[in-house]
Amino acid sequence: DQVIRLTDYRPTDFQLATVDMRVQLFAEHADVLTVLQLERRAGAPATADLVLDGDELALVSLALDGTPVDPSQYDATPQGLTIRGLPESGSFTLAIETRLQPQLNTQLMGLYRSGGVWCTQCEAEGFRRITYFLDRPDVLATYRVRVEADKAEAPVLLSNGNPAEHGLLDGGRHFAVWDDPFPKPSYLFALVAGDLDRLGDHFTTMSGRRVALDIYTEKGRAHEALYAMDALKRSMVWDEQRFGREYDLDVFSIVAISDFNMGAMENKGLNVFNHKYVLLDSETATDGDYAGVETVIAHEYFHNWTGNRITCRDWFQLCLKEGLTVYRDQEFSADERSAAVKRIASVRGLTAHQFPEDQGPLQHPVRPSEYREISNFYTATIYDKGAELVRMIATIVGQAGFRAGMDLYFARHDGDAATIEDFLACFVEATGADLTQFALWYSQAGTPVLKVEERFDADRGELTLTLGQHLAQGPAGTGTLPMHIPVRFGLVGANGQDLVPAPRDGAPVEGDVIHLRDAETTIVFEGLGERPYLSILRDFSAAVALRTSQRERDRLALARLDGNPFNRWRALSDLVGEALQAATIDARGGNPVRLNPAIAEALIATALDETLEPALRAQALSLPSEADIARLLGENVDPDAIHIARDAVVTAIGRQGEKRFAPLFAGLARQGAFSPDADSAGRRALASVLLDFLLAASGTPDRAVQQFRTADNMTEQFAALTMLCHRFPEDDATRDALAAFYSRFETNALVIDKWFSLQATVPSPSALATVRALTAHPAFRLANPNRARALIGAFAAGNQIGFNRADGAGYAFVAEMIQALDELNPQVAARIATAFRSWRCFDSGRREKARAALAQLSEMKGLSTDVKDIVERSLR
Ligand code: DPP
Ligand code: ZN
Repeated sequence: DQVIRLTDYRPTDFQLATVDMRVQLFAEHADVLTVLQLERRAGAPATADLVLDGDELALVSLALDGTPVDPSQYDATPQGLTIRGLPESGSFTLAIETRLQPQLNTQLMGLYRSGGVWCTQCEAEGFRRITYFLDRPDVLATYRVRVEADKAEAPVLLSNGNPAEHGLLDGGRHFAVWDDPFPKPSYLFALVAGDLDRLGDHFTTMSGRRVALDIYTEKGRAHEALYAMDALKRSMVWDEQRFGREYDLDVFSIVAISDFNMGAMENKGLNVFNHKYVLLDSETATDGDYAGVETVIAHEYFHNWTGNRITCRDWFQLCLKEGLTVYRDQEFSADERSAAVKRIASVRGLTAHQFPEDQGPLQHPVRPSEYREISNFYTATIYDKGAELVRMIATIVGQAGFRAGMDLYFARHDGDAATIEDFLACFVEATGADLTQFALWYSQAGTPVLKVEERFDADRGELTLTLGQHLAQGPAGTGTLPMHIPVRFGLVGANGQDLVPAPRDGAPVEGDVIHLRDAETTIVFEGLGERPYLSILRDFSAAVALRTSQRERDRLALARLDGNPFNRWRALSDLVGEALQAATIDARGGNPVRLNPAIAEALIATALDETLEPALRAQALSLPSEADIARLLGENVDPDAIHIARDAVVTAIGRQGEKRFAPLFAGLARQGAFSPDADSAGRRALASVLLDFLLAASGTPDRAVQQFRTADNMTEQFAALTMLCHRFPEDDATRDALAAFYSRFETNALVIDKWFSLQATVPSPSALATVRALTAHPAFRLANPNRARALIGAFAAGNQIGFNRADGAGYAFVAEMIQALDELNPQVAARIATAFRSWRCFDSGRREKARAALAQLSEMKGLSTDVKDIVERSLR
């Protein structure tokens, strides 16, 4: 396999102006005629061949300006089409015919069928599975697409852009023509045909244009798209108000599909979604699902400007659209819901998913410099760390400066395929900031450690801070130079008010931000009448691993007093994290697990604090997960000890708080009808964590059984079922509840995914046997990505003690499933394989078993590039 390098980038020799397609869909095949209007680029060699990408294609015919091309003039293979002797100057047309078999396409890239519906997925390199093409993001063209199909089988025919024509054909067939006036790269192409229901609505843009909004679903389910439609309209308003971005076509459509590799896809004017992120109602979806739909709808919609109108020059620039668009969807959620709670949730996600990636063998910079398989780079680093870099830019240049830079970016690069350098230059020009050093964040992989030490001199009233940064050399082998780290901070007085900081002249401090640029910096704050509590890295202003020398009583004070809700949460979370690490060491030594009652008391006080919104209290009470604790411990990890320790800590907190948690829990019971709004969801989240403590304290499942039986919504019902499965896996009540749940929701695939996933994550050594048995369940389908992820993915990534069994059987099973899945769908198989990324942090016995499973996998014959790439990098 070839390694693709950023430094090898060069533009194509041929320029593409227009693409005219006719796609004829039949039961057993599809015929695709693509007419390209091309011209040799000025300055390109006069003899250069035209080399088009292909992937498993079969060429039917090829014509140049209407005349069949002589076979001696081209080479066609499934992987590409090379044409020689093309005109030296002037534009010409190439007509390429291919024949596809969408019904056999299990990779779900290119044109495929899902539940009878024809649909496409082209990002990153799926268009080359439809026709031979210059399949790269810097080749932009306008598209006109004619789709033909049997009218009864596919009454709905969609492609990008605006509808142009439609009509009847002989033999019960019909056609529709779509015109997309905005030049786009091929990865944004989409086509959908099928018998679908439609939820219709409209939106009037800020300049008064009317846009038709349509969400297509499988038959009988359009009403489940109402919340998605509402989220779409709110996203459209928000992008106008926050970024001045207006929608540009006459229609915006979303199609919900049940077999989909990713969450959703931002094709121009025709988003195709995993139905998980469209369909929901209160009986079948949790509050988390509602938040997920809102976020993904917003994310894909926001791509219309950050990704589509301005796209990426090459795939190395993926974070240009993804990091920026995640930042935008995070800001949207912060505005629509609670900013503090959203920030906590985002940072928890980052530390749980991106940190292990950045600290393990799959480490790569936010802008990689090489790859073997681009599908493997749709990662937490590109997306979530990418978003953090955008947030850091906003912190460095300020909110007004950030908006000015974004305005310049939109004005200057509309219609371009841009780079990170283009993006950064806009902020430099709009604000005068120097981002030279900051740019290292894009090329240096790894999580920098930020070390903060404080010393207070009471006589002089001076607080001295020493900040140091260190970036270790990791497997990516990128640089380790000091970076520009914006550190937001506050000095909290004894009454909880922020003191006004007076840094000594010349200190790199601007307002509430310290600009750390050196490996180490010392800053003195003067004129302090009392020793303040240092609230550092407020709102997680940089993607670093923070190490402080802060004492327990300072953290307890901050957990009570800090005016910054994020840091108030983190003070508590750090205390609990340390307690859990200590508890794990106790458990491993076979000693009783101890918990400082003062820490439990701080948690209980937070739970009872009516001045805090319930969602924030719920976050504070949701302890670090077993995987979080493993990451904090870092090496020689024994997941069984972690499980015992965490459980003991939860029980200790539950017992200490029981008498106060019970009335609080009862008081959170809802009056009136169910509502998915953020406040109501927050109350449910708090009730749910309280219930878990109460169950741990009581040791009986009664409260959960009761809630499972009486809940009128999925959030409460599934929370109860989860606690039953996790706390009382062997209880008859749990078995009955699982069976009742299955039979009630048997026909709803998304709910049945939850049922699979829940059993896969039961923290018990017997989980492996359950999961193995479930692979033979009649409802299990390895070929359906959601189902494969629900069972195999959830077990590998979400069951610490099951996957990391000391006997290695968890690793062996997952490796076996990856191999089976790879034959159907390499992309999804490779994604599941990333669960091995933290294998080196375990004890030596587990390490050897994991290494053996990976090594065996890497030697399998016929392994896809996707899985091979992940496995080989994991072993490095
Ligand atoms: N559809 C994926 C996303 O929006 C990839 N572009 O992130
Ligand atoms: Zn995206």
